[in-house]
Amino acid sequence: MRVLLINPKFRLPIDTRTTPHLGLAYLGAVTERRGDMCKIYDADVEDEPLADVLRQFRPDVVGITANTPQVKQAWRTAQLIKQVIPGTPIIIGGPHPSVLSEESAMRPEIDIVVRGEGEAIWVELLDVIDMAKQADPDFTAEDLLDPEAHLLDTVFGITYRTSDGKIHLNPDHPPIPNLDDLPWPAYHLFKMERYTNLQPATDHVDGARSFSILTSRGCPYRCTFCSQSIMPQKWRCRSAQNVADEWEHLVRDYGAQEIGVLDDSANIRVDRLHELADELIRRKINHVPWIFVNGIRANLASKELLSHLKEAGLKRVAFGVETGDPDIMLSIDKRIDHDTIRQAFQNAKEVGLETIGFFIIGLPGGHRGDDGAHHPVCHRA
Ligand code: B12
Ligand code: SF4
Repeated sequence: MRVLLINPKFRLPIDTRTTPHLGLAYLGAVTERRGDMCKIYDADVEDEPLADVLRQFRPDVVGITANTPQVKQAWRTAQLIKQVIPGTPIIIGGPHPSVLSEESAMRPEIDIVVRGEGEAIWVELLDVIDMAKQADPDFTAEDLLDPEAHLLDTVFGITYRTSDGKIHLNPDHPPIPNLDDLPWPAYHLFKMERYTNLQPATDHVDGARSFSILTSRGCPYRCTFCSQSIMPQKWRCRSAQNVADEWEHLVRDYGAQEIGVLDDSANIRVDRLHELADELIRRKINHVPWIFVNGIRANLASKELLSHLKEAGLKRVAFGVETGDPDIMLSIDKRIDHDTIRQAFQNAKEVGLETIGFFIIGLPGGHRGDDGAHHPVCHRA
């Protein structure tokens, strides 16, 4: 089949994302592995109007990603697709529709909503549509949503509205058990020369020499403010070997000059990070600086670990401080205290790493103008 994946235009005064969308890169990779022809349209960097691409490529299925600031644009994009190539199934996924799946499923321009981790569900949907198209070349999105057809009954992790108006919220899809089974992100589907980097999270590197990597997914903690609570609780990681293979590919084949590790909680298994550090050093790719873009758990950031990671090329580490107020810290269920956080920063400084602290302004229990941000721990971070 011909499959089109779309990142809708991001309309905010501050546009921070200047790297290819990692979620779409993974979906593109599993689409190609299924044997489909895949195209990615990233509206942030494209010159060609989408309508022209649709007329020329004539996709059999379209997938659109959306976070909250993008979701209205995603719906508008879906409306355009319905006008230009009516009958083509349109599937939406990403952080926003994962949380509010019925909101998108109610909309006439959206056929199916995928909730949470997408690769396995996406492939199952492509299989269903492919089989239906083989049986009937005139098959359309309306046939997919025919309540009598029951085509989507067995696909977990989706929300959709059949043509009788009934919303179906199928059970959650189980998490992908072994992340090493996933193909590497399909960067060849992006116009790589049009991207810059992950600024401000990483440093400025000209052109497309800055890459992201995801070494684990999920988080076993459940801090009350964090979007992790909508994703599978089970923390899963790729093996150090598998991560190092992709890392080497980014450095040697793409000329990566900096790498941003995007994990939500990279250091849940400390032995795996030691193994990864050994691999990066052994393969002589530790000259490329890399950064933990998101915070790692401060209670698992020993001096020994940070020193080993520094030797493997780590340049900067981030920790979630969130608040300077110990009572608020307890209330957000971060399961950490300020002494531990202070110690993690000290460990990082002592081994020569740059540090970032993440703070939340306006947590419940704080007072206007005083979120604990003046607490000594915040000054020391
Ligand atoms: C790294 C990151 C960034 C990086 C760049 C990301 C990149 N390379 O694309 C930077 C720092 C630039 C960034 C910017 C922003 N980010 Co950000 N970011 C993240 C982070 C930490 C990881 C994203 C990631 O790559 N995940 C890994 C990939 C594999 O997962 P994924 O993209 O979610 O895709 C999977 C599923 O969602 C699903 N899926 C996604 N799309 C689709 C589409 C279809 C058709 C299907 C079937 C499935 C599907 O399948 C994918 C594979 O499993 C997340 C937090 C998180 N844990 O997700 C926040 C997060 C996505 N960001 C968020 C926000 C708010 C932003 C900004 C709006 C911030 C701002 N105000 O500027 C901007 C938006 C930029 C933009 N143009 O979209 C929020 C979104 C919340 C929401 N309500 O939507 C998140 C969830 C963090 C949070 N909790 O607040 N971000
Ligand atoms: S430890 Fe980090 S990723 Fe995990 S729930 Fe808390 S804030 Fe979210």
